[in-house]
Amino acid sequence: MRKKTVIVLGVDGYLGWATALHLSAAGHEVVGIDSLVRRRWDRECGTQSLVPIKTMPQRVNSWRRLTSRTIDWRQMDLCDARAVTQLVREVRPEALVHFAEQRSAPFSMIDLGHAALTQVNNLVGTLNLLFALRDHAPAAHLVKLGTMGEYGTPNIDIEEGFLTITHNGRQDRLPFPMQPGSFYHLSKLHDSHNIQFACRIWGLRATDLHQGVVYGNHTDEVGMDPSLSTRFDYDAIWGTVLNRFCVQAAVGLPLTVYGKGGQTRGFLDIRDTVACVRLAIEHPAAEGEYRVFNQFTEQFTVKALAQKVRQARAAHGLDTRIVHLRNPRVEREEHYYNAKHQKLLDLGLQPHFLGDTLIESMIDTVERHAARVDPIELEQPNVDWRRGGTPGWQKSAEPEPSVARLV
Ligand code: NAD
Ligand code: USQ
Repeated sequence: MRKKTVIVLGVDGYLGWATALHLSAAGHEVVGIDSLVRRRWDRECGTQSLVPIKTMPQRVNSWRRLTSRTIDWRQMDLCDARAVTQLVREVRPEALVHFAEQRSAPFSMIDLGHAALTQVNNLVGTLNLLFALRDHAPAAHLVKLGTMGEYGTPNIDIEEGFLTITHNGRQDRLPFPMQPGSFYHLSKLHDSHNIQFACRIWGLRATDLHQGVVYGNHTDEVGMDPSLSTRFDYDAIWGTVLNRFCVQAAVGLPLTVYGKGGQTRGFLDIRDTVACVRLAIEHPAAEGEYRVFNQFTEQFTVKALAQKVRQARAAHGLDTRIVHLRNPRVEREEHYYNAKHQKLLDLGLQPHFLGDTLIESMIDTVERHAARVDPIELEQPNVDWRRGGTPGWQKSAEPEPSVARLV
């Protein structure tokens, strides 16, 4: 496989850092971009990664020391159009992986300021990138992290991006109908529309990875040394569900299933995230093509995930309680769900399925950092879809952003 120059946007994040290492290890030239805004949002929310993470300069130095490979790290806000244009003009990437967005559904539902922040940050950043590609690197392949949540939970099978419809005797292949469940998930759908439009009118090439919920924090590269760790979120704003359940189990708190727990989602191991992105880069979209890959390996109900964690603990003689909390979200709690996910398998993805060993290794990781667990984060969630952020969501003294300050 020919080695490429790849810009990883959002390189300081959970998935961006692990992916940058994986691409660098595979021999690609990686330029890593991040504004470090997520570290600021953590301070605002009073949250932190369970696993300590180094600063970006420390991380890239450590990677160079351990492997003699370089990641060209640059601090930059994707919402700064001039900086994005300069970056693309200078680097002339063959591929870009775009992770650099506000990615928490609860954060986007706190209030108007956070909904606006999410949509401005995500849409403007992506628009800046699309215009820079049009003008300076029209042949580059944009690999964009979208989300399975763009589809919602329809009562029909979910296809990979498009659906062939016959209506009044005529047929067309149209974008799959979408029903996102938060202002964050809506921002991903708006991005999808903008990217698809740019491919159609300017001939850009893009892969929209509609990714499910990711779990775990170990990849071959991240595991090489603690200085290469990637973040591990478990709190009620940033923590994804299986990561939260593993932390709850490790510290002896009940697993918090929201509502009935029949909510079904696609899930994948972080090792599969990095592999999927590499596969997409190494098999690019054609000129003018906008394609969608559903990026997950298994689907589970939230209740079934909690049971899996309980069983893994029971094998060691440990009892874990499961509680059903009033659901802070507005979402279907019992529904049909059958989403296709064939295209990445066709490109050669070898999935890591969720088993007891992985759950145990996640719990081992938590136990090593148990002193950093804040139990308040594992109890009642503090953002409600109907009422927004409830008192106490914000533990730090940093002021809430106003729309005026953001736009
Ligand atoms: P993360 O918050 O850990 O990382 C996102 C990174 O992007 C952060 O380091 C942040 O500082 C940076 N960023 C945000 N806005 C920026 C901007 N305007 N300019 C420059 N940098 C900016 O999130 P993650 O979990 O790594 O998710 C990465 C992407 O994958 C997101 O787009 C998310 O929507 C998508 N995704 C994540 C999951 C998951 O389970 N984590 C699942 C599906 C899709
Ligand atoms: N849930 C619980 N208990 C908890 C936490 C969550 O029952 O303690 C439930 C939620 O109600 C929801 C499901 O678990 O039904 C998934 O929630 P989540 O917080 O794990 O994931 P979500 O908010 O959907 O967002 C995450 C990432 C986001 C990504 C998305 C993929 O934060 O960036 O886009 O997963 S997907 O869900 O496929 O859209």
